[in-house]
Amino acid sequence: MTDLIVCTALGMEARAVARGLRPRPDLGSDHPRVRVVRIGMGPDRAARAAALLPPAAALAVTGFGGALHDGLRPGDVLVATEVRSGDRVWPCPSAPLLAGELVRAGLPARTGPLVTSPRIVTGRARHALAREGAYAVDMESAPLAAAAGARPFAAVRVIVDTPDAPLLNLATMGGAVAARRTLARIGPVLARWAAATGPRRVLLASPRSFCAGVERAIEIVERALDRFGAPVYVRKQIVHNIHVVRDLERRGAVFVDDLAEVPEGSITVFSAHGVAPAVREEAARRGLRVVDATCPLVAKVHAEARRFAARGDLVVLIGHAGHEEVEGVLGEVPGAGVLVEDEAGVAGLRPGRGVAYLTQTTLAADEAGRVSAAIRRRFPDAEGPRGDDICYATTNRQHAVRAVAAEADLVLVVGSANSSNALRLTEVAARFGHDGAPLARLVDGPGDVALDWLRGARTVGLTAGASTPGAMVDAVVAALGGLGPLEVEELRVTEENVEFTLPKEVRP
Ligand code: 0CM
Ligand code: SF4
Repeated sequence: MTDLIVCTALGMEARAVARGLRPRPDLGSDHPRVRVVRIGMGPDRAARAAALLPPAAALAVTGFGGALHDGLRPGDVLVATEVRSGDRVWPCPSAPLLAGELVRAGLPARTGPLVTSPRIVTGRARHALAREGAYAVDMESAPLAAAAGARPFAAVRVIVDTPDAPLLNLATMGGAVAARRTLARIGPVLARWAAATGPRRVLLASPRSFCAGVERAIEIVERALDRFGAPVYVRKQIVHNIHVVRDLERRGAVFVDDLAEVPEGSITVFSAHGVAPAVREEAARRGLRVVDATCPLVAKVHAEARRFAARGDLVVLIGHAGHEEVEGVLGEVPGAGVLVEDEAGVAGLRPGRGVAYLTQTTLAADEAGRVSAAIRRRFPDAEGPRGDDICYATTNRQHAVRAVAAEADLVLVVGSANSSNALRLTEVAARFGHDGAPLARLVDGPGDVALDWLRGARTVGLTAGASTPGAMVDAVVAALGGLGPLEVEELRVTEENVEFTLPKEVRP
């Protein structure tokens, strides 16, 4: 059976796509069998051709299309999130995966609804379609989406005209050469998409996503916005996740790197990662009205650092240079603290006094354990934290991802690249995979998932950092569901029921 049939309306579109579909040596015997079929123009011809298509595992339609959305310009590529015709809608859940891959291939791709019209639409009719929320219009996708049934389906259009400058004659189309070149580059991406299709199992690690400290920090900003009104200034990212930050920005939060950017007297939230006393002093000097979203478990490490320094010890902090939590904790003990990132760093310590050690809250437990053991070997009297500084959420998410990695071909960790705990989940997953390391990747959302990772990955482990919204995990699952039948299972290693109280400034 053919793996993928790519349908186009016009011969020139079919030739352009076929030109880009020369065999890829790197895919070897995995190279999908792709056929390009010209189906003719308009929904009736497309429907007749669809009924005659040979069997294929996946179906795609591509070619030129007309923009409806203001943000689409000629040369852009629209990947349909759904295809509409009349009152029928065919969802295309794998659109974010395909669009992300097109962007990585250098094409200006975006996602949005596509409407199939029975005729060429211009003037008021076209503006009316735009008002219904569709991003682009074509004349063939709907019958093919219907013919695809439960099989993976994709519709990808290269924009050739806009409502204000509609194209009346394809033969005289400006930018035709560029549009055909774009189609040639879409071909191999569709082949990669087809190679990634097939049934698979998703193993959801549990616990994953938001911890109590992150929930509290986000709630503090939301409540500050409600109580004091926008703008509410936040020093640094409230938590290390781009979706959380963008969402709060939309609601009136203003994120700054430096307190100097905050107008005097303004409401200012300190992020979950904590601040050095010097930052608090600066805020007080400038008359800022501070609401502190430092996680109580980070605040505990600050308190331990102060206690150890007060009795004259050198405070060794195990952590990663440049991280805000590390800057905050070391800022508590000026002249009495030192950062150690690994075992080699322990060998370089010259304390000349008693030694105590602490850790960043979001380290990999196995790695941090090796560094603290090295400290104790070198300084047998060294005192560590009362409990464990690595917080419950970090620990639980690492246990869960280890369990998932043991069964997975690929582990996707959803989180932002500056999130320490999400990065550690990726490393832990890679270390604890079955038969050596499974492929473990950090992604901010479905658009970051490279299709080549999914080829042959029948069991995909999925988790998310403590600062990642659960909705981003749902988005990845939904996108994977567009590649074929999906069995979703949750592997829960423990329950979490931690809750923290809010600071008095925003308490109900
Ligand atoms: O410390 P990390 O970089 O993991 O922060 P995050 O914002 O991603 O996660 C929550 C926290 C804290 C402190
Ligand atoms: Fe607090 Fe841990 Fe969450 Fe960081 S990851 S905010 S330390 S609970």
